[in-house]
Amino acid sequence: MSTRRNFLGRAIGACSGLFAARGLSAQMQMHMPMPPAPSAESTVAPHIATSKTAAVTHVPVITTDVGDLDYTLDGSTKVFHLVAEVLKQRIHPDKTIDVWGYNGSAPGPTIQVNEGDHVRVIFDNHLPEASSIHWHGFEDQIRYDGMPGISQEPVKPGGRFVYEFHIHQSGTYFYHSHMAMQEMAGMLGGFIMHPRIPYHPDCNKDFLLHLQEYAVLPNIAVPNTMNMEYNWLLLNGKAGPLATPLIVRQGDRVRIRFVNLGMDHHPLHIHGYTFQVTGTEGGRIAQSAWWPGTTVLVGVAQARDIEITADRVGDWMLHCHLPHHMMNQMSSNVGSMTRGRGMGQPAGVDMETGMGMLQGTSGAPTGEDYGASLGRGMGFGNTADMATANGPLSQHHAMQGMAGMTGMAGTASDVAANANSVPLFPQDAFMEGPAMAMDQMVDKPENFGLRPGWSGYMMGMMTFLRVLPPEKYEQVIARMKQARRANDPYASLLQRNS
Ligand SMILES: [Cu+2]
Repeated sequence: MSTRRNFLGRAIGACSGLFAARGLSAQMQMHMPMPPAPSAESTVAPHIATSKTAAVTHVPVITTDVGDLDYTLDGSTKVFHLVAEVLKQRIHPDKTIDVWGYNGSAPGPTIQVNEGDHVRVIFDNHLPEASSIHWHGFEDQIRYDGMPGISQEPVKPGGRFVYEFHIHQSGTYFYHSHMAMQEMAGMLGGFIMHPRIPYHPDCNKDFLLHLQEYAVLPNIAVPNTMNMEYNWLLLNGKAGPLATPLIVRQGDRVRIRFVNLGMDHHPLHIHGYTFQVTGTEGGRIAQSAWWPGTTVLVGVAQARDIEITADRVGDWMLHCHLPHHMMNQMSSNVGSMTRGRGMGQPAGVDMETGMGMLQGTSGAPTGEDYGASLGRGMGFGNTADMATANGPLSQHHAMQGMAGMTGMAGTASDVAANANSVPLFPQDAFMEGPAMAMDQMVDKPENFGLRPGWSGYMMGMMTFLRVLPPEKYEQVIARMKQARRANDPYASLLQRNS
């Protein structure tokens, strides 16, 4: 790791020196982002040489919350070592789940190579069952297609398989287990093939976001990969507000690559900008065929690259637009939902009332008076809420159980006095907003300067594209450097700015 980082650092240093000494070369000018950005540093995509083998130039892709897989060289072959393993992963400040991934994370680390590279991937299986890796969209030999039982023997627990590719494509590709349930357990990752000739216009910032989902019932850590109802929606393995925002400087030309390897299609929406769709899982789209949008539907097993010129400052939301994908931990009725117009589900009543055996009977567990409802008697919020037997016994008790969530007190004033008698109440009153604020629990440099209480409104497949004015951008970058995080997904950006 350190070898490559040092190399990058040297390459960047050399690049900067070049700019200072000779200004822009004709080739650099050809690939200038458009329109011109406000500062010298951001007018030109810093064409960093990341190849040890060829002078290919591009901006490294940043996979927030995940990072890259490093490689070694065997002659001119780039050798990657991918290890499938069982992991615990924190997907939300209050939720850690069991997943299967690669090299410490699910999704696994991003592999970045250049068109023309020869690549070897050594795959070790540390799972308790057989696996293999499929290389999605690769035009290569059938024996390296990764189909267990079809193109190769399944790789047994403790086993190894070596894949070899000659990269002649470019674009947003991915790798994943071709065992369906393993894929839903987290076994996927990005594979970026950088073009031999940089795309025009080129970008200053290039991000990869995996769209992912898990079905994990309350109080359980093991996802149900066969469930059809997914209740945790993730960007790069994190649900909002834990997902790390994309940090860009005003004027940057920005590319975002969405990859969807899940069970649902996701309409990804960005606020404040009209983007162009510039690529699919089949590679770059010719500029004359780009199409504009503010929402792009990313179907299962598809990639969509979008590009904007980030000329309007703001903390712009970037999210899946399916309402249930903008939530955390929603699920079917589980157990007794204790809120309701009465006191929740009663004890000591007859079969009609207690078991709802007669349809339409007043008092039935699924009826309007005792039935399931949102809010669930958590004991905070509206002062009309009553403590219930299977909920916290008091507001004080509820707040103790949710340390760090700073907005618990004082939410009573956020709802109308007659709220409990209004049909459909509550909807978001106790699921979104001040009650769910946890700014301190998700404190990190990338969140610096967000509006206080922001975290109460970010859930599921939601994050920000933070388009920062130069001085604020420098502040955030300074804090990211100061944090000195190991294997920082933003490492290439931080080196570039040093
Ligand atoms: Cu979605």
